[in-house]
Amino acid sequence: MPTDLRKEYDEKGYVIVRKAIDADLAGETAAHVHWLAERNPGVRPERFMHDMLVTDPFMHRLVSDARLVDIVEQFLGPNIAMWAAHYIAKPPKHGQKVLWHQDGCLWPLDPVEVTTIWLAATESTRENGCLRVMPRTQDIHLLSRHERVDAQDGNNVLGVTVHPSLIDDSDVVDLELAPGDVSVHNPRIIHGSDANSSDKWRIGLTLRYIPTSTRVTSDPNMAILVRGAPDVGNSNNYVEAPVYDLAIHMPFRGKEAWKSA
Ligand SMILES: O=C(O)CCC(=O)C(=O)O
Repeated sequence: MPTDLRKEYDEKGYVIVRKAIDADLAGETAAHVHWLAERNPGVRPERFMHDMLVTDPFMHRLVSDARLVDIVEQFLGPNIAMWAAHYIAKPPKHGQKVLWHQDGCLWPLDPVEVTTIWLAATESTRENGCLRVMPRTQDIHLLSRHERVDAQDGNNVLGVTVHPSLIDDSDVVDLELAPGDVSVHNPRIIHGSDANSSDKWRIGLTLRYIPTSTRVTSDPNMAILVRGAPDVGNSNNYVEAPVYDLAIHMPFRGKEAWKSA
C-alpha cells in the first residue's frame, strides 16, 4: 500500500499514485466506456453518471478493488462506501471541457467528508484534456461564489463554475497520468480540465468515496459499500452486488466469481 499520501495531500490538496491498478484493468475500464457508448448513443461519454453505473457488475468489481480501497482507507478510515461514480470520457477532437470549480458545493452529503479518486483509463495529458488543479486552494472558500452556466450549449461538462475574476490560475498543475495511475483530490481544491482537441480519447473515472458515517442526503441515494460496515442510524442505501448477466453486462476478467443469472 502506498504510504505517506496524506502528508502531500494535506499540503497541496492532491496527490498522485502511479500504477494504482494494473494496465489490464485500466484497459477494461476504457473498454467499459466504449461498451456503454455503443448502448447509449444519445448520452455524451463525458456524462456516464452514477445511475448508469451503480448496478453494473464491472463497476462494483472496479470500485471495490482492494488497491483502490487501500488508498482511500488512508483518508477515510475502515468503513467506506462509494456514492458517486462518473466517467468523464472525452472523445478525440470534440471532448468537452470542465470549467474551474470546487466540488463540495455540488454534493448532498452530511458532513462533506469525502475523498475523490480520479482514475486514468487511458493516457491523460495536456493535449487530450487532463485534469488540472490549483495547488493549495483547498482552504479558499468560494463555494457560495459559484455560478450556474449552460452545460449543454457551452461545450462543458458541469453546469457550474467559479467566476474567473476570483481565480489566479498562474500556478496550475497538469495531472498527467498513464493508464492505471490515479490522482486523489480534496473536494475543495479548484480544478477543471480543457477540451480534448487531440486525436486520442481521454477516459477518466471519477469516484467519490465517503466514510459510512457520512449521510447521503439525496433521494434516491444508492451507494456501494466497499469495505467495513454501514453506520447504524444512518439511512444510506447500499445496493446489493448485482447478478452478472451476459445478455446485459460487459464481460470482464473475474466475472465468473459473480453470481450469474
Ligand atoms: O475529469 C475531469 O476533467 C474533471 C474531473 C472533476 O472535476 C472531478 O473529478 O471532480
